[in-house]
Amino acid sequence: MIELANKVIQYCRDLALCTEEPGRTTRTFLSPPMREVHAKLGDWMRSVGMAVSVDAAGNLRGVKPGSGPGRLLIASHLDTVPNAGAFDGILGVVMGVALVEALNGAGPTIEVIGFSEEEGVRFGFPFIGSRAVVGTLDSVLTPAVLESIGAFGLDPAGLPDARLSPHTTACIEFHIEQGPVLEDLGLPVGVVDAIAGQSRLILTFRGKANHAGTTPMRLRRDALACAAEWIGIVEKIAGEEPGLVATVGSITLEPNATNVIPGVVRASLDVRHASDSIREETAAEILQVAARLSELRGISFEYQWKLNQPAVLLDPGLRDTLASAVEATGNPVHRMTSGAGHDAMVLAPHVPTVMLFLRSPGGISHHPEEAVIASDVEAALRVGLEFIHNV
Ligand code: HGY
Ligand code: MN
Ligand code: MN
Repeated sequence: MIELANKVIQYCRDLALCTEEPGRTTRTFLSPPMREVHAKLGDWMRSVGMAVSVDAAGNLRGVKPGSGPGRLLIASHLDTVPNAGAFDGILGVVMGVALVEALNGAGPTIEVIGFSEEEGVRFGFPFIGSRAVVGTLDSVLTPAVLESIGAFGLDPAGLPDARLSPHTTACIEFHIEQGPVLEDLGLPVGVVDAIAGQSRLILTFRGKANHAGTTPMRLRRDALACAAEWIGIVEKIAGEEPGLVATVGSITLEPNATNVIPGVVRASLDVRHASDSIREETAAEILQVAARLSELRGISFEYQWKLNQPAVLLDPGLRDTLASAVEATGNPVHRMTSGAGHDAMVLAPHVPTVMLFLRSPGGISHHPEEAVIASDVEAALRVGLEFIHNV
């Protein structure tokens, strides 16, 4: 099994070279390098007897017929954040194909899906691929998204055909933990019980651009100074709430010149917590702070919701089946909550869904140093086979 584990890792590293930006891994929704990923992964899928297609949302899909009426879905995402590592998302898709290879025709019908978009980089909102599969894409099917689908050579009229097969009885997502817990415990894998909810917004602060040399400090309406004061308070509020994280990860300003007082700032806000009420209350508090600071500085302020994703409990029965598979393969069972969002949270309300985490060396992710350990991938493959035989 270690040979297959090494093949999985090599595939992930090879596919990381499919990028929009030479020298670093960036692969966003329906970007040109996605075609290379479809071709390379599709070849492996076909070589193990899978029927391969790309649906109207750009999801790569492979189906391997098996025994019994049900269908097991093994899925994760193919897109990345800018300057990403080689394993976030795509590891779960490659592991699905590897498991089909290892089963060699045994087991249930298996569908492997590589979702076209999970990170939310291109259009600011995430889960386009998995939303298309569960039928909740309408809320974000903007003209720009439709245009990008057509530009990739796909037909939006085919989106209804992207829906999950009605025979699908269970779903598993293999994913790197992207955090330090499993490494701290010295464990190769973890069973995910729940996925924290997330609030994603874009805030816009509008002040007054003016000359940096002639405008006295007391007469300024500096949008960036306001946003900077707000960001410091965001960090303070989040630090005082156990288990809550809040991030301002993206900021743009206009006109963005060294000798002009910033007139407009657009800043992202990402708030997460296992409790929806705590997350929503904290997000509301952070927005009130932005409004108050803006008023004090004579700046206008507005915000746009991009995502209000509730926390999701994964399927209790499948969690137990997965925990038994972890135990049966000689690994300690550790159950945990995911702070990162995953396609599994989109799928879970529509099909019984479970996740297996693999240890993240250094606890690092969304970074080129993201890694996996071959023996952990081997352990996860063994757990996957045991799970498939018992699901
Ligand atoms: O942002 C997340 O939680 C995930 O990596 N998309
Ligand atoms: Mn990610
Ligand atoms: Mn991911």
